[in-house]
Amino acid sequence: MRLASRSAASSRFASRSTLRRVSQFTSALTSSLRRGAWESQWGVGGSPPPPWPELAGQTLGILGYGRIGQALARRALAFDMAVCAIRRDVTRSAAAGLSLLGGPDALDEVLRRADYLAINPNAKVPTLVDGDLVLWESMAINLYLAQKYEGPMHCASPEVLGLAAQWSFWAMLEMESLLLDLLQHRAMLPEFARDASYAERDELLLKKPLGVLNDAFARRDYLAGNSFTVADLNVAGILVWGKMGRLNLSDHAAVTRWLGACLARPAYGRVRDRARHR
Ligand SMILES: N[C@@H](CCC(=O)N[C@@H](CS)C(=O)NCC(=O)O)C(=O)O
Repeated sequence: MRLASRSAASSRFASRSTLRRVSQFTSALTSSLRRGAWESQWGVGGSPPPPWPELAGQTLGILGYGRIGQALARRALAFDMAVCAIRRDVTRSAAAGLSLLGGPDALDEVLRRADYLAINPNAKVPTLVDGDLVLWESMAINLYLAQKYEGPMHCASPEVLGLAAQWSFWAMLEMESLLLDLLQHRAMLPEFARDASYAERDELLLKKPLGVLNDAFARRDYLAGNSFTVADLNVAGILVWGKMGRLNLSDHAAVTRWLGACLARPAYGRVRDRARHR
């Protein structure tokens, strides 16, 4: 199973999992060499092994072919990948070794060629590849994984699944864009581009859905019962942006308690640690 996690709209893109595999492969080789183990199949006189099949022949698209983009391209080419790159001013770099180097007008061509886009036509993350199934939309991926595997996240009944779908759709439709806008104007945009009035408006409009969410906890600790389910995962996964955007939750004590409990889960700690060490 493969979770591709990289955006075409950010400065560099490719299947993040592919890049991670390149780096894991490289560091595995390096550490075995440090231990004195020469694990290469390239024995003297032997024929070279076939190129690493997961990377060889794949196309890496790089948006922003500056110093970092070029360093990335060198590594990808070493693994027999094809590289397409975009640079605002193409005259500033040589196209040697690249399958394509173009200006911003070549963007569509690069998006068309890159392998990541072959699996997610939206050019967004995340995308889950599980056998023959290609699935995008984060909430759908979570619901799918929860149903596919046994464990505490598995929806034990159609009622729980229904509630999980309800709260997931609701959070995306009623809260997500307001929370993202709040986050932009409180934290993500460069200082000069932030507008406090946007953030104020977002907080104001969020009061209604936050009230709905708060009331949901009058009779239960979690959204679909008294234990954490994929409904909580999906809604907390969206509301956490509010926390990052300093959303004022002081009028919503039950939401504050519930969100705190969701974020205190060891699984969330592990996700945060992984993100920090990426
Ligand atoms: N509704 C989609 C949203 C996906 C999405 O917007 N992903 C962001 C990263 S969190 C992205 O890829 N942005 C790049 C872009 O907008 O081009 C989901 O939940 O999966």
